[in-house]
Amino acid sequence: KTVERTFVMVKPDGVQRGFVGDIIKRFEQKGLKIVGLKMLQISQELASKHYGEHQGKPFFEGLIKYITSSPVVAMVLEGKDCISLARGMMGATDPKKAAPGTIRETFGIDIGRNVIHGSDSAASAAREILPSF
Ligand code: YYY
Ligand code: MG
Repeated sequence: KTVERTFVMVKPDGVQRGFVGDIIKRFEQKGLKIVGLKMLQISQELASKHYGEHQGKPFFEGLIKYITSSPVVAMVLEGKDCISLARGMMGATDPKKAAPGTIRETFGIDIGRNVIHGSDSAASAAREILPSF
């Protein structure tokens, strides 16, 4: 096991629906260290960069519109194997298919409103962690 950092973001629906505290609490309870935390409005430019791998896919435009629609709460978490650990805690991309008890299953509505983002690999984490962290 190696100590890693991962980029996690409570998306606009999660912020608006009041789940920031519950979500942060889960990571704290799991023993992950919060090394950075802030609320910000994602710009079109940052959104396109963050989701660059999905450019051209049918859901891309809606995804950008959604992620830039109101503030998100972004954080950097640190801990042993925290990239896969945090992804596991989030559950599958589609809340309807996410395992019981996961964040997306508990709070998510559908694939286009799935409450949270988390880096999927060390390379993604390195790319996604905002310079301001
Ligand atoms: O990493 P993760 O967020 O679990 O899923 P990705 O496949 O990277 O897709 C990013 C984001 O795009 C997803 O969280 C919701 C949205 N999305 C969608 O709206 N419709 C799809 N068919 C696939 C993904
Ligand atoms: Mg992804």
